[in-house]
Amino acid sequence: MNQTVLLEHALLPDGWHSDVLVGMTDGLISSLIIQPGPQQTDGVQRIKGATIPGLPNLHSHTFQRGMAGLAETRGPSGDSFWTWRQVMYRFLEHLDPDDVEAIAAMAMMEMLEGGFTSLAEFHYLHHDPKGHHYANRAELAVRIISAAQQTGINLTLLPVLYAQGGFGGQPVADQQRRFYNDLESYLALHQASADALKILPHAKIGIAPHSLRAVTPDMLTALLGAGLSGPVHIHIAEQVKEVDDCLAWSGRRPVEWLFDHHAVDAHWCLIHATHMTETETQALARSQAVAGLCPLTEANLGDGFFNASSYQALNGAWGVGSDSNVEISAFAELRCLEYGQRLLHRGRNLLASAEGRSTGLDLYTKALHGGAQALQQPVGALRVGAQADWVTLDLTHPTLAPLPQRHWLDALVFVADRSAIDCVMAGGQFLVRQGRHIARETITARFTDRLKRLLMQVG
Ligand code: NGQ
Ligand code: ZN
Repeated sequence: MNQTVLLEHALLPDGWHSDVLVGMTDGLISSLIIQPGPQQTDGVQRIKGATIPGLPNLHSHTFQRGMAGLAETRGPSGDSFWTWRQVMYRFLEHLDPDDVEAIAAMAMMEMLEGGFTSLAEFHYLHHDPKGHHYANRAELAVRIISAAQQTGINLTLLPVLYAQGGFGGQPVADQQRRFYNDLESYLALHQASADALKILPHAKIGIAPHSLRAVTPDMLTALLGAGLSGPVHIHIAEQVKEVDDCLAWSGRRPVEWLFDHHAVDAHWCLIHATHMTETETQALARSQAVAGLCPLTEANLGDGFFNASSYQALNGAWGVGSDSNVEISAFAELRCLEYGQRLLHRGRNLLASAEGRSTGLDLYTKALHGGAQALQQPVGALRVGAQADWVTLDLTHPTLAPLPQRHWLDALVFVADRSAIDCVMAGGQFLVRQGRHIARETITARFTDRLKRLLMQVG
């Protein structure tokens, strides 16, 4: 399908331009003309406002959107990431396929309303509550795919291999049996997921060993050698206890261990990478792998600070993910990342690349590049050949209206957040208008209904 629109203002790879004529074919940008002649714009739809590329969300577990707000009550002692994980395990015990789909649709809809137009879903909930395969072993992947189809978000699906309960071959706990596969069953699941994904024209598949805690060295080697293409995502060094356990098991820190044993390159995305030494930080930056930062979740879970200032100075690649989906906003992730560095280093504008640069624009640009690389999709830029994925800001919004162009991204990231979003397009379709997803009513009604029923079971 062909369509053409005229963007009033557009953020192209070389900066802002006014009057940009965009031609689209089958969801991809097929032509881009700056300041077209009057005969080229006759009868063409005009999009008022400031259009920026949609941000790729490089890490999410959509089902966790269903427990947002349910893990904020103080427990008996020492609340931590690990006690949160227990709450999360209890929550997922009762999830059925309809729940998974309804919650995923809600999260994906909110992603689109919050500035994310594409998503890498790190999908590890595979089996029924007893740990048995569903009749279709990719049943829950099918539900994620169906939610992507309902909402229109561009999907990179990452089926996850989860094969041990902790470092050194610990057996999976009962609460982890919905995640468990050996390599053979994982490969079958991956194949079934790839087949199911064919209904989405531009989707991509990758692989995701859950973490060094959850796969054995042999399995990791076998998985990486199995001939599966696409990006490789892994959780790493998120918690101090995880680093300590890895040291106790192997004598190496998680990032050290990974670099010692595998050729980490631009295909990789290391999720969190919170706790790194300076040497590890240098190795990660040099490798061109993407650091998959999830600042809101990392703050919510008490993970610690990613060493963003040093990493940025080394020109390391990074992007952002909404991970636990406790709050869903592309701009809030960036704001939280910068604020973490400000609090840590007692400075300001720490992630702007040079004097005179806008922090909001630099954060946004970095996250666009890193996100596109991590998803391995032609996203994250308004250029010919890329997906038509964009967010249009309302320039009549009181925060943006008085400001000159060079402050727009700062006003978005630090002040207005999603309230400045007018419309969002993904894959050439207008999915959000006046800040609301076109299927908002159906999706929220289904979500509310499923969640109420579920919470009666969870108690
Ligand atoms: C996850 N989430 O897979 O959902 C994890 C918790 C784990 C984060 N790491 C479970 N933020 O890591 O074992
Ligand atoms: Zn995660």
